[in-house]
Amino acid sequence: MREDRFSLDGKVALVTGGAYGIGFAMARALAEAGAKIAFNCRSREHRDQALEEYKQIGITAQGYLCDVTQEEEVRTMTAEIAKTLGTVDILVNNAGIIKRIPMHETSVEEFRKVVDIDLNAPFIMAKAVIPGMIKKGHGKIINVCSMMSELGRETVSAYAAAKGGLKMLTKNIASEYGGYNIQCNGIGPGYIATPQTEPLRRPQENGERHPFDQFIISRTPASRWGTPEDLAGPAVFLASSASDFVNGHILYVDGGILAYIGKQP
Ligand code: NAP
Ligand code: GCO
Ligand code: CA
Repeated sequence: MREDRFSLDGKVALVTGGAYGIGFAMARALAEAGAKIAFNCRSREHRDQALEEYKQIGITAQGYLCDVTQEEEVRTMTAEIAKTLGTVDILVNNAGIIKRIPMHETSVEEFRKVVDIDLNAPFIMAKAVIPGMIKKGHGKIINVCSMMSELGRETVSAYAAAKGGLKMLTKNIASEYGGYNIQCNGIGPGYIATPQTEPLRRPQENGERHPFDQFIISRTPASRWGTPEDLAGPAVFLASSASDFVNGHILYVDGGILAYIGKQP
């Protein structure tokens, strides 16, 4: 009987921004598949609350305070993880922010901040873990992309530029390190109900659904927002040996948005 292709037994997974939202759901799924979990975020409160929540679902996670844009902090964190859990086998570059501002009203600092966290930091994180993966003879890097890796929309220029760049960084890491048995793929969530998209789903004063909420429902064949749980299976697939010949691919988990022109009038 062939070993379970989707098992992560004995693997060390690091999920950036894994305190809540999509990161937490993916980390939970990787743990349920057998991985040992480390996650990081910037806020002590988020970290401590997340540790409690992981514990409540029976997961002994390691939580680190680390800003993924700071290379020194990243190096310290990955060295600590290597000492306590082992060399990172699976990196999920999930930490990310968005700012929704018309581009001509966006300051250079605001644009740079989004690109720093959403694009420069995945580079910093991948650079920190790849040497260990090369030594071990295997590795999985999963970059959390977006609909905005493929499509634009008003007010999210920095985010779209960063997530478009992250798609190509994913393909480049796949190209440069595939020979070391390191697979680098992207996960592209559609519109997912998390704190990041809460402003787009907040009901209006008159109790009616937010216009953007209605828009997304009309653009999604599944006629619903995604949940963080919808990312669980795809994350395990890309983190496991089931995807050892999948490399440089962006797996869109969007309920069909990218395939669909939108509900007919
Ligand atoms: P979220 O609810 O805003 O959570 C973001 C997480 O990242 C938090 O744990 C946050 O914690 C952490 N974080 C932010 N900046 C960080 C930094 N510089 N260093 C370390 N940690 C940092 O976001 P989400 O909706 O779960 O999204 C997660 C990822 O999926 C992001 O990359 C996002 O762009 C992407 N995505 C989201 C959707 C969606 O519809 N929700 C769709 C497609 C893609 P701290 O603030 O404590 O640091
Ligand atoms: C937005 C949303 C999107 C989602 C996601 C879609 O303001 O358009 O926040 O950017 O977060 O990236 O895949
Ligand atoms: Ca929480």
